[in-house]
Amino acid sequence: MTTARQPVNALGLTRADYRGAPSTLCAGCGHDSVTSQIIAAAFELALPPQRVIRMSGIGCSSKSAAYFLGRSHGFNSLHGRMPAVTTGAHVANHTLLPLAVSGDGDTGSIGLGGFKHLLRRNVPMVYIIENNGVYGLTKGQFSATADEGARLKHAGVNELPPIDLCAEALIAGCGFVARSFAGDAKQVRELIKAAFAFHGTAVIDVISPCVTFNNHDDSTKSYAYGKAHEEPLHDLTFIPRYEELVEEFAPGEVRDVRLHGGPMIRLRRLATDHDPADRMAAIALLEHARAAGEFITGLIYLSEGRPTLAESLGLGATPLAELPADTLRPPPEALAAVNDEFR
Ligand SMILES: Cc1ncc(C[n+]2csc(CCOP(=O)(O)OP(=O)(O)O)c2C)c(N)n1
Ligand code: SF4
Ligand SMILES: [Mg+2]
Repeated sequence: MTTARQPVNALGLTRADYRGAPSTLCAGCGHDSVTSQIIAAAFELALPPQRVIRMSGIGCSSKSAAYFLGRSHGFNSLHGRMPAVTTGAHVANHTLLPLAVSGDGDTGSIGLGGFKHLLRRNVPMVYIIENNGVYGLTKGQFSATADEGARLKHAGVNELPPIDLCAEALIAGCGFVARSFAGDAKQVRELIKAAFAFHGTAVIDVISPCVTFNNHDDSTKSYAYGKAHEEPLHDLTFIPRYEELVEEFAPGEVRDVRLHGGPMIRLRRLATDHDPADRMAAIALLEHARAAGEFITGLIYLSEGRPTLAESLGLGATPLAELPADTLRPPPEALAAVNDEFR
């Protein structure tokens, strides 16, 4: 019996080469849909698996780092500590590509401080938040992104206002801020691809329903709500550097944004006229959506001006992790010379 040949990418790898262990999450969990799109994006971009480090904290979302890119390095850290551990990993070896998955609890509750400082430092990485409004792993308590007045059978009524993680990213100086919905596979995939091409921290807040604890029809983090209310800002396509540019859309409706190193994001305007280069417009968009109870998705803000952490620290081309001991540890004479300067 002959088996059909699987398509291969520019590295000669198949899609299966980008998979990880089988998922142990509940059937239908939004996090598994995000995993599928991470695998698809990595395959389509022909990412070298050995250059990727999978980073995560604790939660069902953070567990999902085990379910993709099984040939890559990985570090499942403590709850809320993924940003700190990733910052350290980047300083040790800035030639690796961190790909992080976190939850709304992991990022928005216990990890909020670390999240803000990672963004301040502009650690170049793809940072995906799988946002379901609850702590899924610990049986469905409200998280910091749950809506005020939300009701859950076991958790009761949430009396606190939600934290908007895209707004938090924007005011912390993040240059790539996007929101998506696990049920919108194409948008999630294209955003992940664009995030990999971004030169800095790229945050994608993906509304990812918890089918076990927060998927009732009144929940704004449910499949039913997402499908009925999603308002994409644009139809978004990522075009890698090596792919031919084909003009598909009428002029005036399309905006191409070039990223560091040559790839492009093509934005086809839908109902709104949002300009992702305008930071104040991005803040106003989120504020308006919050007040109106709208669920907008797409690329909210994009700006590539800021130096990354490795650039601000002036790290050389060779990663610290690969420098020989005598370079890392200056001789006693060097310390004596520094001390002499203060005499
Ligand atoms: C320091 C610490 N506090 C609390 C916990 C318990 N805990 C484990 S996962 C979790 C919340 C996870 O929620 P989220 O990040 O939203 O992930 P989800 O399971 O919803 O995907 C909590 C509170 C922990 N593991 N460590
Ligand atoms: S409890 Fe919720 S978040 Fe966790 S695996 Fe099940 S559906 Fe997903
Ligand atoms: Mg959660």
